[in-house]
Amino acid sequence: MAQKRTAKKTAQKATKKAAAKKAPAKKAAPKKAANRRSSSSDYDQTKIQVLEGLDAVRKRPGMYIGGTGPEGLHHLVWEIIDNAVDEAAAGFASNIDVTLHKDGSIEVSDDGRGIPIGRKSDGRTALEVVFTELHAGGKFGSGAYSASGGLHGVGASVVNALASKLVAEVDRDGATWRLVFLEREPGNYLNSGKFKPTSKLAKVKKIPTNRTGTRVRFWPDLQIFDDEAKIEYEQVRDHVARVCFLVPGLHVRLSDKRNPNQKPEEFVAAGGLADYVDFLSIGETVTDIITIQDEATFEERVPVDGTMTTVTRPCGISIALRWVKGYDSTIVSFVNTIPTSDGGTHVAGFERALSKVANDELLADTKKLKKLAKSNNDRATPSDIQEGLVAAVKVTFPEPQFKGQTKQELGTPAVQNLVYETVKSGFADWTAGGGKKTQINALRDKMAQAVLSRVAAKQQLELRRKAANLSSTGMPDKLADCRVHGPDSELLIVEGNSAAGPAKEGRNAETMAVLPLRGKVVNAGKASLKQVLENAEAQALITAIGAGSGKDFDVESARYGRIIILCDADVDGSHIRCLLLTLMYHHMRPLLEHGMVFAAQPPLFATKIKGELVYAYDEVERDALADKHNITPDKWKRFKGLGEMNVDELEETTLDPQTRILKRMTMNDAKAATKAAKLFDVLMGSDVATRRDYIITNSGLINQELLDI
Ligand code: 1YM
Repeated sequence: MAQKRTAKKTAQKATKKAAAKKAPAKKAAPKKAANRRSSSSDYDQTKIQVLEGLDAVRKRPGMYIGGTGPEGLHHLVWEIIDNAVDEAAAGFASNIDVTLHKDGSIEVSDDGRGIPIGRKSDGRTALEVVFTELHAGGKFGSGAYSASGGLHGVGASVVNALASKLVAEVDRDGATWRLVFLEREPGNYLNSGKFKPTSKLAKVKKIPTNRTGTRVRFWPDLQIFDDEAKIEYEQVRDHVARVCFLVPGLHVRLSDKRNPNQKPEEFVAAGGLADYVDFLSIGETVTDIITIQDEATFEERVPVDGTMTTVTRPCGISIALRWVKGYDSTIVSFVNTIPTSDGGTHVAGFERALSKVANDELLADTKKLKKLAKSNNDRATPSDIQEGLVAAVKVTFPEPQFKGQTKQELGTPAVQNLVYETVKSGFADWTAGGGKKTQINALRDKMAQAVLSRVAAKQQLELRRKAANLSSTGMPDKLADCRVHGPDSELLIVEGNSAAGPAKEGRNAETMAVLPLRGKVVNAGKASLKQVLENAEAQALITAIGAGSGKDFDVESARYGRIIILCDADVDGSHIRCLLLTLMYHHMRPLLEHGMVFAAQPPLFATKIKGELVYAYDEVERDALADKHNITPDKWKRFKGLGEMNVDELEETTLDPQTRILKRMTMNDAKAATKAAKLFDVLMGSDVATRRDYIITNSGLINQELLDI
């Protein structure tokens, strides 16, 4: 409540100056029903409900206008302009004036029928209801207006809700009628300058009976909008220009009184959507502008007085399109006069029809695509077809349904097929000879070229990916990545495919990634950099870690906080571990320096003691347990490798942070591993002569511990 009072006070301060010319604004008079025809408590109740409705808008402006920044402020202007445009689209108005006043107010007028001023049984006029009741438009929207316009004045009450003052004037029935809304409350200024709350319109002056129209001036509530929010002339200009394209023949005059250097501008577009497409076309053109128009009907189930009823809707379809030489595609779309920047069913129907005709008519049997046809690769995708397309799609029908967060996407389902059929036959006519032969051929060539380029680019990309064994994400194919990266995530490098399956299954996929090793890891201690980078396993590891290699290695950008080597507890496992450590020592050393590398210690034996699974990590541990608990040798299970463990066993012994045993690998471990890798090479390599020499000269030196890194 307190908040409301402050809002009122400041807003009055802000508007005082503005109102001074006509009638100085004074403190709002207490709300009285004295001047109304009815003063029943029912009436007061209605009034309270009405103002509460507007308060809902003030509490959550974002829900109605998207926010309280510049975008929201402009939204108010669009609401009023669009009401005038709706009247023009319905064929009743042909001139609209928009004035940005020095005092921050915005004035819009049109020469339409004028908002109805007749009084309802409760004493209120349609004019009052339009500005005070949310969604009031629909109630009046029967007849001509509903067939043409968008939201039929629905937004007018939102504007009033967020304005400190709004003055609405209607020229109708030989007079100018005025109703002022001060802090949302309807009334009029007395000659004394005092504001008097009332539903009665003030008769301002007599005018010729044939003069009609509506004038709305409002002062955005400075309590609601951000300080930096300001109406931008250019934005209003763009909006007005676009509106003109939508309503051919409409004249809009725009004046910015805030800027003495800005002369009033006038906008008129005779050709409607075709003019708009021309305006949007940049660069050399491939085709002339193709226009497609149709009137159709569709059926829709809607609730009428609480019961679902089938209604038949008339629907106008108006489309203009052309292709230019560039690659960008611009499709603007509208429902009535409302821009649908997120497209919707009308745009979907349009795109589907273009694809159908382009593939089935224009590109069918194109020589250029013959080769691709063999591999079934010759169909043009929507993006091939839309390369260089400039199009405006507009549908006109009553009560459109919008969807999406910002309600800028048409949802009415039946519209898709209507547009599809219309565009299909319109565009097919053009390709079949309705268009100029040279242009049809040029368009066919352009689309075929787009298909060829796309297929070639894709093939090249696939080749490159194959060479690097990378998936479409740029990560190695075989990497089962985790969802969250960073210091708490880990990369498990798993020896062999048999262990990779259970490891993937048993891991916490949120933070644990699994990289199975399939081929041989290069010995980075003796290989050239080129050989290392060409080695598939080294490449996969470097790519998965994502921090580069060598001098350029940046530990900060490592995708995981821990690198865990998971190898069998045998000589082969030991060898692989040595090679991995050698690779890291030579090419990703900061991982070791930062203590980010670990070796998992998988157990060698398992048994059950009093029904509980117990593991032994080497023979010594096994024998000690056997002695202590009297376990006979046949009761022990020996794991030959990680691949022999089931998911639960692997989870408990090597994956679960609570139960597994990890050994942090130090720089010394890595240095020793490098030496051991060399030793392995000699002992296991194919060069028999070297191995023999080595064994003869070093037989006493071979250190089992060194091999067991
Ligand atoms: C500067 C803003 O709002 N013009 C405007 C609005 C209306 C009409 C004419 C109108 C509509 C209808 C009949 C009808 C509106 N009327 C209503 C409602 N300009 C501006 N011009 N006669 C006049 O819808 O049948 C809402 S908007 F609901 F009162 F009919």
